[in-house]
Amino acid sequence: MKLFYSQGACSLAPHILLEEIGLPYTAQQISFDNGDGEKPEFKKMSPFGYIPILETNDGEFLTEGVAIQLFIADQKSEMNFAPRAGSFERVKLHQWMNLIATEIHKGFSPLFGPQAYSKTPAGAEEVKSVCTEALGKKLDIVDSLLANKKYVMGDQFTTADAYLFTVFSWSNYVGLKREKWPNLVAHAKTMMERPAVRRVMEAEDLLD
Ligand SMILES: N[C@@H](CCC(=O)N[C@@H](CS)C(=O)NCC(=O)O)C(=O)O
Repeated sequence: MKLFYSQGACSLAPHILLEEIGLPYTAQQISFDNGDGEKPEFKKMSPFGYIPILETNDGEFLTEGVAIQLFIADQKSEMNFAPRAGSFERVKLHQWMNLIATEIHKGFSPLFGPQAYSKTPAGAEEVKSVCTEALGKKLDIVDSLLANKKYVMGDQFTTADAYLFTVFSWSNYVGLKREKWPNLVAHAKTMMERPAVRRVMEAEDLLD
């Protein structure tokens, strides 16, 4: 398998999962700053111009982080990074993955690039402030849902942990006060204790 990723972006989650399952893979970095994302060969793989992209061993190209993460987990189903398809627990995992994708992941977008949501600099400032408050309220709820849990689904590490860890790591870059969410901070610490997570953080040059 081959992962196309960008440093510290949402592709960190499938990168962690590839490292966790231990099957052979390669990872190619895409730099949006130097125009990689505009190249026709990139748009052919990912029409919306996003990473992550996963090239499967059958030469198929997958986009959308949630789909890619679940696909990777299913390559080594005995590790239980995603419950068995058809089980109620699997649906609970989908519930979490969808929540992280739509409420938290995309909740960060206006904080990184508020100018995309307003025609004026003053409007962009307002967007940033309103969306920071809105995201904070959602993080309050996620934090409460993590109380007394090691991982999102309980004692078992799943795709939702790789994804939640990834998006919460962005709080470091947009000025959110992480200490407001002690359970999320504890979850991130637990994640950093996993050797595969540290290896990927090092590979993406994300360690201090
Ligand atoms: N719907 C996509 C969104 C992926 C996405 O937002 N990727 C961002 C990085 S986290 C990206 O590629 N942005 C392109 C850019 O920065 O130009 C998914 O869930 O995989």
